[in-house]
Amino acid sequence: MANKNNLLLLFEHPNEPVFLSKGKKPTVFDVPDSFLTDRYRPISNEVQTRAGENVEQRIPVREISVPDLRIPMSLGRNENFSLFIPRHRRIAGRLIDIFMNMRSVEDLQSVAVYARDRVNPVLFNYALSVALLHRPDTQNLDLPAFSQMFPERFVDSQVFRQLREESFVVSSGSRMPIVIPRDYTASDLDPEHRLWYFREDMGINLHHWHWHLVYPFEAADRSIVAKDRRGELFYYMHEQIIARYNMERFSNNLARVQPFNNLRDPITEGYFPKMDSLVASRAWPPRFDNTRLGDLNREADQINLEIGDLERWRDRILEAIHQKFVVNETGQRIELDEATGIDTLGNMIEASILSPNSSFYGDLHNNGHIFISYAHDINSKHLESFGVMGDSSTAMRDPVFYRWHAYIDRIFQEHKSRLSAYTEPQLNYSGISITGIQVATNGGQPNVLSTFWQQSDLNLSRGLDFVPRGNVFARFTHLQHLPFTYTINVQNDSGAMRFGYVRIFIAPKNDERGQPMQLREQRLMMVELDKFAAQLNPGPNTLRRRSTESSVTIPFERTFRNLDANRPADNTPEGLEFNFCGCGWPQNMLIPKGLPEGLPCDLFIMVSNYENDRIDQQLTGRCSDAASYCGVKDRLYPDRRSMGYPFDRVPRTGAERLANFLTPNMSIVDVTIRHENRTVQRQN
Ligand code: CUO
Repeated sequence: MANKNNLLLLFEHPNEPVFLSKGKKPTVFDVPDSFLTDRYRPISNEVQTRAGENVEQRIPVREISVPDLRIPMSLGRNENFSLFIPRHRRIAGRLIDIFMNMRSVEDLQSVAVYARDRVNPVLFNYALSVALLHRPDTQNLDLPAFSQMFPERFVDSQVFRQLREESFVVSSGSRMPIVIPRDYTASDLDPEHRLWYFREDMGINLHHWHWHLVYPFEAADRSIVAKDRRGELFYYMHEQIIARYNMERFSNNLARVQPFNNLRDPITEGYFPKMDSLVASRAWPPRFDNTRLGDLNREADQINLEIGDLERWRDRILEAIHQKFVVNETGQRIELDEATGIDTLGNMIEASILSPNSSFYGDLHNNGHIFISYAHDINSKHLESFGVMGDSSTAMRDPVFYRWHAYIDRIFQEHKSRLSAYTEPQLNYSGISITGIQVATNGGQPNVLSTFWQQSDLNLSRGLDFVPRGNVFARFTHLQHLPFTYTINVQNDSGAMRFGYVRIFIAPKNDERGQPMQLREQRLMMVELDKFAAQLNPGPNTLRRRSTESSVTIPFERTFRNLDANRPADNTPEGLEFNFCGCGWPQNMLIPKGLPEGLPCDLFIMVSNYENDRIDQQLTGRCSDAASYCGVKDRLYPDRRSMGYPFDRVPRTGAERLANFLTPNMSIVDVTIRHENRTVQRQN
């Protein structure tokens, strides 16, 4: 019987031959000779004996007849793999299929060992990850953090030479962490560079990669894609990214991001990633300032598309929104109603295979990524691969990501702005009122939140190829805040015990000119901080909630989880606790940076009627603690309301300002976010 945990070892050292040692406790796979690649088969004895020296564990690999891998192998080992490219998607779909269809963990192990040295390493990682997340017999495995396997997608390429030197020269016990420069991708001449800590945050990029891993837009097995409200979640999670980004811009005296709404305009913002792709053994291509998109004709990638195609799809989508229905492939109308319209649009705009009519409405958002990521070499004249916008693990580093998604969000808002506003009776929860709100950090001033810089160490050893084994750490700088607690006073005059769904948002009070914002603008900057159910006894209630409990975040340790350390045994209560997906906004980025003098914000809390909002389902051990942005694995989205409620629609007449929007079950408080320019070391 094969141990499913051993499958995780196959993610390590992605560019090394599979028979080299892996794991904290040195382990080798005993690879059947017939599985070795041509280079090593004739010298199997020599290389496998050498690899087996000082090894503590050997894993037998059964020789089976391996399914046809010609399609997965048609992507070169040195090519850059991107899910945005349809050809790559089809290739990945085939490999996922192969992994999904293996009858046992043992057979899966055999085919994965066989495939590992033959298919593209990033493709291998993706396909095996999807299979492990969806196979019933491997579902509760925890995938290692992607940053540990492919660190070159997250840090400055200059760091790698130093990491190699440290690994090679210094013995494992006495190695020093290598410091990743704090901001290295541009100078202060570029105002956009002020946001480096957000765009290049490792946790944020990991979250985005993981989100798209859990919600792929295509798979041979439709059930992998057809998750509850996944189109709506595509809209909402990215809408929240834009809201958060704009709040960070206000924290750096920059105006809101300009949607990239004219595809013929030059892209003002250039981006030079300063990263190497170790798989492709090439630098990630940069984009110069003021680059324009161009019609794409890249034969090798089977991409032949015009900007005009994007424009046509966009116009058809907007027409559907204005007519309030889409037309499916058989010519039937599907209404874009209040309940499901946004989900249909999400699948159509992204586009996923759930799109009602992909030949007519096209593939707008994904192709935006493709056009932008190839803008530097539209016809493959220079034999260059795609830029960072072409991959979900790197796209958020580039300023243009936010311009493109701000535009995509504008299209969604075109639909949302056509729905009737929530009325006062709809918003109210009769008998329930909020009588007080306070947020406080430990020992700090009430209603003042505090951010600063922190340095943390990350073990990158398992992603480094061809270096001596043992831990080697990179030290990186990221934003952090003091943990805080909400204290909410709720009066229940209904005469009976009630349940409330507590919804907490934050938004800047003023616009970029320092003027108080209208709610129709401010609602687009409302950042969800938390959502939780609470029991309300008759009379006064005091609810306390810690910032670390947030329904949008996962703890720092989980974002960067190291599966060797602190891992509880399977099937223990702690083990169940540890069963989560890596999807979730990183806790260290829960609140924006703020300003040294303080960024004035409105903190908003609503208690809605949980009886109307609740979804009855079992959640234990289902990685549900970042449900607001990630949903719950294999379950329904745990809130019956539209995502972003009550700010997903334009406010009713008379509620021009947030203060006028409030019903008794809502309240606001002034909160200031102060940034201190100091750096602390994280205690391990
Ligand atoms: Cu997440 Cu465009 O969807 O990157």
